[in-house]
Amino acid sequence: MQSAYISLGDLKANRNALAEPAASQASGCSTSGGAGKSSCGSSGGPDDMPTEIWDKVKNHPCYSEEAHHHFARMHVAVAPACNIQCNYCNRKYDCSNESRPGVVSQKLTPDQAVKKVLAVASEIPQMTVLGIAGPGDALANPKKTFDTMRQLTEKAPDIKLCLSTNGLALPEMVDEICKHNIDHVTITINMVDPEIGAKIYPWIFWNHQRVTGVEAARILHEQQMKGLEMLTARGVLTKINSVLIPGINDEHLIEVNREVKKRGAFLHNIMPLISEAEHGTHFGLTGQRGPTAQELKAVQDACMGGANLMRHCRQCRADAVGLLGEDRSEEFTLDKIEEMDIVYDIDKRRAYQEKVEAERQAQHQAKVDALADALDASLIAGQEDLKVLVAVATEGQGRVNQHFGHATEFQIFEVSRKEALFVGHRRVDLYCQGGYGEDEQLPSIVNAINDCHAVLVSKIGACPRDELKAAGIEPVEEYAHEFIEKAALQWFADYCGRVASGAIVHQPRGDASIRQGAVMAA
Ligand code: CLF
Ligand code: SF4
Repeated sequence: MQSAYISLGDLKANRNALAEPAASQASGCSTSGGAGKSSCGSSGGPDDMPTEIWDKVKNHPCYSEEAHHHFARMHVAVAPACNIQCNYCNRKYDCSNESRPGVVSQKLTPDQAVKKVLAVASEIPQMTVLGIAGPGDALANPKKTFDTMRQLTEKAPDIKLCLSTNGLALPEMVDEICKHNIDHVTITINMVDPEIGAKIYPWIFWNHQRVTGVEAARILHEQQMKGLEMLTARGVLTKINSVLIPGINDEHLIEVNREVKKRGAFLHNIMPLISEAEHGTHFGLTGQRGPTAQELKAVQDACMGGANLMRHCRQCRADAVGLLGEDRSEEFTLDKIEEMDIVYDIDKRRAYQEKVEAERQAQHQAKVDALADALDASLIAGQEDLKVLVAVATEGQGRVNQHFGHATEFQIFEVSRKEALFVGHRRVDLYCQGGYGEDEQLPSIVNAINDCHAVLVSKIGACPRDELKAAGIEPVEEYAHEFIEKAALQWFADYCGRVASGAIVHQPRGDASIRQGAVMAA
């Protein structure tokens, strides 16, 4: 079978074939010089891809890093059954590869799910995507999944439809997926070598019987590859989720990245294993650890130049509602929906989305302007190759607009003279509770962003400020309410200036830990 790779880089290269050679092929996920245009994975913009692809991703918070600052998704938990067993999953919990562990509060029928979607859409005009991501496997519950999708196509035609699957039943469902206008499909692919697969999947349910060991992994692998190729051939945008399991598939994920790229995957999302003994999973009970922040980043970085990477995944619940990283599902329980006045106002939704587009353009221009300063400053400081991480407290809109004490996660940007690149996020326990700072939370917050040189916030109290400084992390309030990339680049220029003047000496930072489990509500 001929490979049909359609990465953002290739799409751009094809469109611009007469204008310029595909420079981004060699450098992979890089910024094209001082212009500040990234042709990289989910951080691509309208200049990096054909209009029809941009239209599909521009308001999908998972497929576009930029979009995730502005647009929300919701999941409806209509798919409880699963046809395989993963060693990182316990059926009592959400699907661990797509959801943060924690029981789904309410499983829904398709009719309930549709009602919930319309209720959320009427309250949250920025909710643009409906996904079915468990708590089992969307395609192991085809009737419920497609019944929900069919109703939504009729009743909420402006909402993008998305689903997530382990891929076992995918090839047989591709026609149905296309029939329901499901434009975005995620396949969880953790291996392309069945020997490795046997360490992740104890069994699959196939042709009415349980198959185990390497044979199970071989069947799963073949179905996943076939399904991916079929979706690519039909023009469905595919994202591959891989769970990074240290010592089992960490280095192997580079090969997975290569193989899915060959078969046309649009994005590759490498996520840390969530493995806590109290979740009751095989890996949790046998002490299999998840990766550290730098281990995760190292594998992601090693995949650059391959299939484009998504790095802003929040491993959300199967009933999540809201921006990635926030959960408003409690506002939309079935009893609360019953009392709501549901008005599906498509014009209001369009108006909001137009406003966001204007904001996105302003954000992009601010980044381009700030890049020039960062470039000059790094050259003057003799720090052309310097790259540092900064943590950012934000509650959306792409701005530094959150108080340190209110953050339940920090977004992490890698800043250099070339770019401010989103590379991940770190969950933390809320510092400010009931109006007071909880000082015992500080060490864990410092651990979570310990590899960062600075943390950009809208405000910070004296106590955490001093502790961060003592840990070598610079608290920065100067860029409150600025666009994030502009703020990060301006801070970087200032940092280089201080290095150049001898006011400070640049020191490398250490590793950081990935916080497991649920965040506390703000
Ligand atoms: Fe949901 Fe997944 Fe669609 Fe997004 S989530 S089905 S693609 S709408 Fe997104 Fe959540 Fe990560 Fe999934 S952040 S777990 S990648
Ligand atoms: Fe659990 Fe999802 Fe794996 Fe099924 S595919 S066992 S629901 S993690």
